[in-house]
Amino acid sequence: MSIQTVSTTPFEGQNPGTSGLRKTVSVFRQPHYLENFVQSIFDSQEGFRGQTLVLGGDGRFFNAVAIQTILKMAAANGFGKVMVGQNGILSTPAVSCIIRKYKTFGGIVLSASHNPGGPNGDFGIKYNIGNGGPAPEKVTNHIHALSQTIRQYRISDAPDIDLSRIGLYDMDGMTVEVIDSVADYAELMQSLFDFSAIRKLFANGFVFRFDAMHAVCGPYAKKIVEDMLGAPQGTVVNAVPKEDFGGHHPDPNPVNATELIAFMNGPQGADMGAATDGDGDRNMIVGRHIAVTPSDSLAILAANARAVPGYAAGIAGIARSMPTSTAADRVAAALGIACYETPTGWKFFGDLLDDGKITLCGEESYGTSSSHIREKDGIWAILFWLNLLAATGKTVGQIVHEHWRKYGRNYYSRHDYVSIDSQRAAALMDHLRAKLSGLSGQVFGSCTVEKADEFSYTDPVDGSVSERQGIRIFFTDGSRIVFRLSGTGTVGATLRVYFDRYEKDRLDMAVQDALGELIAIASEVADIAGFTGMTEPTVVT
Ligand code: G16
Repeated sequence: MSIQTVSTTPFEGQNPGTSGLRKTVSVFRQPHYLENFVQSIFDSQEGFRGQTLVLGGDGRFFNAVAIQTILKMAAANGFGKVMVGQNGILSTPAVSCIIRKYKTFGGIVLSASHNPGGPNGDFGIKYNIGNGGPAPEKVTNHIHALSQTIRQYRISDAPDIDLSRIGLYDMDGMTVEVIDSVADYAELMQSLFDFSAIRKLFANGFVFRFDAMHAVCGPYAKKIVEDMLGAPQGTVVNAVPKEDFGGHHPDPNPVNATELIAFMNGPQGADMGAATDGDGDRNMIVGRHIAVTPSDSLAILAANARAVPGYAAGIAGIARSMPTSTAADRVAAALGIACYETPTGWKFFGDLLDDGKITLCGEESYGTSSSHIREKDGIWAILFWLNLLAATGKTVGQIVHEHWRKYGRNYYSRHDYVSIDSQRAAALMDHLRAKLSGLSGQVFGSCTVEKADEFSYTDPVDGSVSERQGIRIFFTDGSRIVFRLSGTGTVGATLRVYFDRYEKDRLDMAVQDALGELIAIASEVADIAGFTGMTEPTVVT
């Protein structure tokens, strides 16, 4: 066995977006493409010789090939050890948990998250730093810059390692430890939640349905929900991870998790339903005839945190991404704690968590988590809800409605215009930018614009500035419209338009009706049809 130095040339567009590098599988399969990016990750770091790296992915197509390549490159670059999940499987939250527990140098997550998988689907790679969280922008910018000038990479010619058996292996002097994918993560969950109360809930006949969407959480949920918490076998459905997620879009929202929503609204139903995404960091919570919005979920968890053992001492603060509804802000105000507003992207929460400024954080894109790791965490959020139901004896619907009665309701929706021409999308944003200063004071029907701006964020911990993070129109009644381009798509551009309207007393309107006026204003101001050629959004959540 020997170390090879391979000549290569840079690729265009190896730019890590909101959450690492995401491209179609066909792009990743080009010779040297993956290797260039992995070498750029390693070259962006110092001091990793002899150190440990965590490695795993969501099991999607190309995961198995990529893992072997990365192991050989880690060996050739001088890592001392790689901890890799059995069969190459680790959920994103599990990677974060393992990095922190074993104080490793960092980790690599292979996933395109909620994007579809398979030979014609997407693949992705993300580097997480020693705090367990996604590399911050200064690191991802550095990785990108290196990928633009790379001329060679290092790789071992050692044979593949059999990742189906837990144990220790040698690869060119580097140790490969194949670990149980679930054990460390399950132990962490047990330390945060009242497992005996949840066990009692199930023993008393509470019916739960967990849809793992044929993605990474299947084995995690089987172990934790069925084996450890005693829910009946079959509670976890679509539990076997598949390379193409069974042909589905593993994004837990009411549009993609149609099977779960239909079940919950059907004659049989369950007391609670939940789903997780491709890599296990997103979650959706559903009650009987009610899907909890992610923004409400964050606010409700924050308001009730003391009911859960891991947060019994209270929470230090909350953070939400800018487009996430302001429901959490009202809870923070009531609790007398700070609520931070960050750009979209989990990496922006890292500093705030490390600095102890916040305990809980969340995003409209079905992500919620806390200081226990540095990623969003689907199963964590689901166990939090189960713990709340066990502690209060209430239903999901009761908890949500009581919350609205106390704090008011944020009617919220996101409209996505998917796979539009990138130049047209950029032109739409420029068009809006040019209009911003003239919008203040303008009246549209019953809505008056208070101000309009483009969100820019200064990290309160390290002072770094992130500009152009979404265009916002604020109205005098507290409503908002936000426009931004997705950072996670792989084909063309996706325009996201977010609507947020606050109501103190009118709590039972239909969401799209409540937002109707704002939706019409957005179309008019941004000339969405003119720029995109689309008169309706592709996806409404
Ligand atoms: C990633 C980030 C999230 C972010 C989301 C936004 O999610 O980790 O923090 O909210 O992207 O996606 P977009 O830029 O498309 O709106 P994930 O679950 O895809 O890793």
